[in-house]
Amino acid sequence: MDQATAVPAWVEPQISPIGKTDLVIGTPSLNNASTIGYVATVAAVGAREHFPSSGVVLVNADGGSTDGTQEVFLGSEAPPGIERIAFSYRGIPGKGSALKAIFEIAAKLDARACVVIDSDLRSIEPNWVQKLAGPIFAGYDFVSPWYIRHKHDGTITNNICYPLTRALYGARIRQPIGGDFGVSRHLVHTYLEKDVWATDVARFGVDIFMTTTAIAESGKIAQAALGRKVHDAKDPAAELGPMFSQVVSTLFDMMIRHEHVWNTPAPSGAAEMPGLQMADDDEPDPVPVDLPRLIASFRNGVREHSQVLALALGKRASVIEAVASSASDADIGLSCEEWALVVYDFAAAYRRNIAQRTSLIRALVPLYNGKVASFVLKAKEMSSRQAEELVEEQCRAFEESKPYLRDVWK
Ligand SMILES: Nc1nc2c(ncn2[C@@H]2O[C@H](COP(=O)(O)OP(=O)(O)OP(=O)(O)O)[C@@H](O)[C@H]2O)c(=O)[nH]1
Ligand SMILES: [Mg+2]
Repeated sequence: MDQATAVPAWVEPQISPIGKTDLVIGTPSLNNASTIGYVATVAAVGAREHFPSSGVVLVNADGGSTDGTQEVFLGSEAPPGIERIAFSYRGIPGKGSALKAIFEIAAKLDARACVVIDSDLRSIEPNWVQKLAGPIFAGYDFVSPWYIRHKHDGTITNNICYPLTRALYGARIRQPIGGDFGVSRHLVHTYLEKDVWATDVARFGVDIFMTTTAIAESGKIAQAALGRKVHDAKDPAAELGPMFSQVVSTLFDMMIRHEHVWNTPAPSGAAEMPGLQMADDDEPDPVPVDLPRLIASFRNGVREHSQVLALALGKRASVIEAVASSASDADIGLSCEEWALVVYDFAAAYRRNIAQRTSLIRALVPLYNGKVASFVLKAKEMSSRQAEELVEEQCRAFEESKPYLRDVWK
C-alpha cells in the first residue's frame, strides 16, 4: 500500500488471506472502550443472524485511543467465522480518515456492501445490520439512517444539513449526517476516487460528503428506520463548534462542486423518501442544552465578527445586529426565514471569497448558536415529536428562499 493509504502496511497480512468477502462492517472510534464492545458484538450477531451464509469482516479504524478501545473491540464476543481487524488509521486525525480506511479495506476485499456504525452507540440492535445492508444487496447504493432523537440532539442536522440538502437537491433525507449507513461497492469506489481526503472530509465533513455524493452521483438511496439513536450526545452549546465548522465548510464545498445538480430550473435530486413518523410515546432521554451560553455566544459573536458579517450579509448585517442586541432573552435568536437567508448569503460569500473562508465559517458559528437558541426557546414546551414541526418549518423556509440563493450565487 502506498503512502496515501489510510491503512497501515502491517495490517495487509491480515487482509490478503481473507481474499474476498460480502460485507464489511466498520466502526470508527476514538476512546470508545466503554461502548465499542457492545457495538461489535451486536453487529456480529446481527450479521450472522441475517446473512448466515455471507462472508463478514468487522473493522475497527481507531484514532489512537488511549483507553484500550481496540483491545475491547478485538476481545468482544462474536459468533464464529467473523473476521475482526483493528488498527490506528494513518493520515489526518478525524472520523473521515477512519472511514477512508474502512472503505479501502472494503474495496480490497471486494465487498458487495459496506456498513458503518458509530462506536458510541448504545441503541444498536442486530436488525440494524439487515436494515443497513439489506437494501444494498438489493441494488441500492446508499442507505441513510432514520432515527428517533431528542429535540436537542442533532442540532446541526436539524438546522442546516437536512433543510439545505432538501432545498438544494429535493432529497428528503432526514439524517444526512447520521453516522450509521450502508454503501454499495460501486459507491465505495466513487468515494475513494474523490480528491477530498485532505479536506474537512477527513474529519466530521465525511458524513455530508457521503450523502451529497450519493444524491448527486447515484440517486439510488434508501432510508432505514432504526428506532432510537442513543449515543454519547453532546450539549450543542458546549461541544459542537469544531464539528459545525467541518460539516458546514464541506456542505459549502459540495454546493460549489455540485452546482450543476442543484442550480437548474428543476433539480432532479433524489426522489422523496417514504415518510417516517415518530409516535407520541417515543420521547427519548433528554439531551441537556446550556441556553444562556448559546445566547451569550450569539450576542458576543455578532459584535466580534461584525466585519465578516458585513462581508457576507451586506446591508442585512444590521438586521442581525439588531436582533443580537435586543434587550430581552425571552425571544432572542434568528427566525427560520432569517436563518435561511443567512446561510444562503454565507454560502455565496464562501464561494466568492476563497481567502476568507475560514473567517466566514468562524463568524457563522455564533449565528448558528442564535438559531439553535431560537429553536430551543420555541420548542420549550414541545415533545420531541412536536418539535419536528419546527424542523419542517425550517425546511420550508430554505425551500421558499431558494430563488434568493440563485440570485446571490450569481
Ligand atoms: N477514528 C476516529 N474516530 C472518530 C474521531 N472522532 C470521532 N470519531 C468516531 O466517530 C463516531 C461519531 O463521533 P461522535 O463524536 O459520536 O459524533 P456524532 O454522534 O456524529 O455527533 P453528535 O450528534 O454531535 O454527538 C464515533 O464512533 C467516534 O468515536 C476521530 O478523530 N478518529
Ligand atoms: Mg455520537
